[in-house]
Amino acid sequence: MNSLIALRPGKRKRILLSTGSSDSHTWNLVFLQLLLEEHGNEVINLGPCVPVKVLMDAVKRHQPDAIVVSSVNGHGFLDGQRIAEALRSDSVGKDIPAVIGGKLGILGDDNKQYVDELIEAGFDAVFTDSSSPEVVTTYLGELASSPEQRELSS
Ligand code: B12
Repeated sequence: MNSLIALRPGKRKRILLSTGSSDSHTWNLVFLQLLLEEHGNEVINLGPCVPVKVLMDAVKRHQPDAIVVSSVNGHGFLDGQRIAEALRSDSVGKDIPAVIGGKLGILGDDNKQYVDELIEAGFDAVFTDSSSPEVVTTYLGELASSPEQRELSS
């Protein structure tokens, strides 16, 4: 999909979009890809049921500015922990901003009980289903756009 806003070359963020290995839902990923692209980002969408190794290979290959994980099948709090552990123990992945959101468990509004453990596992932000998906574009918009810029601003 074409971007709706013009950005100078070098200003686009590269976002790696994924879900967990257990999750076969796809429209959440399609929705987020379109939303992120409309906000001027380049999106690499790994599709459904992504094993942690496939995600980590993609992290190394694409070196994204940020990683967005979406999960809706109710296992997000478990898949998310495995993703965060792999990411934060990897020399390339350890400093890349990563967020997770969607229906992270099967407890409805009480899924917010998983927020702290996902943050502790290594996510920079956790969004429950009660928040508008646009929170993610706002959050990503506030990040510096390249590893070099991230280093300079830290
Ligand atoms: C379509 C659907 C399916 C299809 C998926 C087809 C496909 N190719 O995608 C099929 C039939 C395959 C399916 C299977 C299953 N499903 Co289903 N499915 C749905 C359904 C009806 C719609 C999902 C959808 O496409 N929504 C449209 C997208 C655009 O919206 P979304 O997914 O809600 O995502 C939004 C938000 O969550 C949020 N969001 C999502 N991720 C992120 C990330 C960030 C960072 C942010 C900020 C926001 C965000 O933004 C999105 C847009 O608003 C929902 C019920 C419902 N009405 O939501 C159940 C639902 C998601 N499924 C559910 C379940 C349990 C399953 C199964 C486990 C059932 C089973 N026992 O086999 C399997 C999953 C198997 C697996 N391995 O994952 C449950 C999950 C329960 C929970 N988490 O509380 C739901 C909620 C149904 C229910 N009420 O019980 N499903």
